[in-house]
Amino acid sequence: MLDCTRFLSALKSRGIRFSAGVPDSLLKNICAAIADSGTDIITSNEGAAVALATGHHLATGEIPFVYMQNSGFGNAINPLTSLTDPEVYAIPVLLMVGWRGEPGFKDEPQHVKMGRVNPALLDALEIPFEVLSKDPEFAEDQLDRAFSMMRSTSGPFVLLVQADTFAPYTSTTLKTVPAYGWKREDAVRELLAALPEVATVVSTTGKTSREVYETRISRKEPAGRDFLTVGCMGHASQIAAGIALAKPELQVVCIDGDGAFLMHMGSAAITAALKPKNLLHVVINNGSHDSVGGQPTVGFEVPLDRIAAACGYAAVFRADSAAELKKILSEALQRSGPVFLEIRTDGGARANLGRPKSTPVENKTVFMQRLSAL
Ligand SMILES: Cc1ncc(C[n+]2csc(CCOP(=O)(O)OP(=O)(O)O)c2C)c(N)n1
Repeated sequence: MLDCTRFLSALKSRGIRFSAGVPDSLLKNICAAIADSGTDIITSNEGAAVALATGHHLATGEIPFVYMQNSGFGNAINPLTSLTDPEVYAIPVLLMVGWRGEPGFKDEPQHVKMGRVNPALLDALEIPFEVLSKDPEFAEDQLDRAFSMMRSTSGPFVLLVQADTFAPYTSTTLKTVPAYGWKREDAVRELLAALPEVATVVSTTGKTSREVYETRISRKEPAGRDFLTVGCMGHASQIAAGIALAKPELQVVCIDGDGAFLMHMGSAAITAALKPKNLLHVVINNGSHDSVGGQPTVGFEVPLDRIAAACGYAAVFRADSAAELKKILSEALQRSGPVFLEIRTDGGARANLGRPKSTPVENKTVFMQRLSAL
């Protein structure tokens, strides 16, 4: 395994002064070390990280460093093909991509396709890459090759990172101070308990969907009420808006996260413009990418409720406690939408939180069967 501090020193000694990206659970240890290094910028999405890195290169001539999960590599393909590519602006960028779904290792369904095609996709994009070695000496040789390649091609180079490449690292700076006295799962439970039986839920990527799934089981309620958006982070609100527009009599509730909302915040403007009267868009804001290690978002620094109001949501609410949520929810559900509800909570989740036992296609099938009967 690679020591995180040593790896970052190896990057620094080769001239890396800038790092940006979107955190990943597979890269959790190195992400924590990057955060401690004081040079970290957590961007809204992975394409934005490539663009921010490009700006840094344009201003300094330095090679920047960008990290992401391979799910987010999809978000980065556009700037990688039309901005940094040697045939366009020729920007050298060192990318570290967490290889979820690597063939031969069990992973969640949403990671299997990207995991399988990842090397072939990099080949198709003509982006040179190496699978980062877990041997420190060999990894240093790879860095030398990566830097000489980036200097000769003036283009990006990818280090594909397998699970357990980086040794455990405990951050000294990634500490969230509990401020609200309840967690996302408490809010999920309150929400599901208060929703009418007919309401249809679309939940966001990460632990939120896992908590929705487990809450339904503990409440002995059928799974068909929820669409669990296990992948495609940031798009749950548009899935929900699509359902709400097609089924105007149905109450549709999106349970989003702050990281996911920020990832594609432009969708809020479109939701507001589409005016689905039957949509309640909830953002559980814990100020972090809690599901992948608790790295901070700007969720507590920007007024998400006021952003939604400025976009044109018909009504906007905010609840910072279970008592406030209880008070607000019946009104939020009665108002003509789109309605926005920000719920602020602390970070953190149960250590024994399970994962859906049904496949995404099984989830979709029961979900569609229920919708067609309503
Ligand atoms: C495009 C993309 N980038 C990154 C990830 C990895 N990822 C999964 S969940 C998550 C954090 C989500 O944060 P937030 O929406 O705030 O929800 P929280 O986990 O804090 O409840 C991340 C970064 C992903 N699945 N897809």
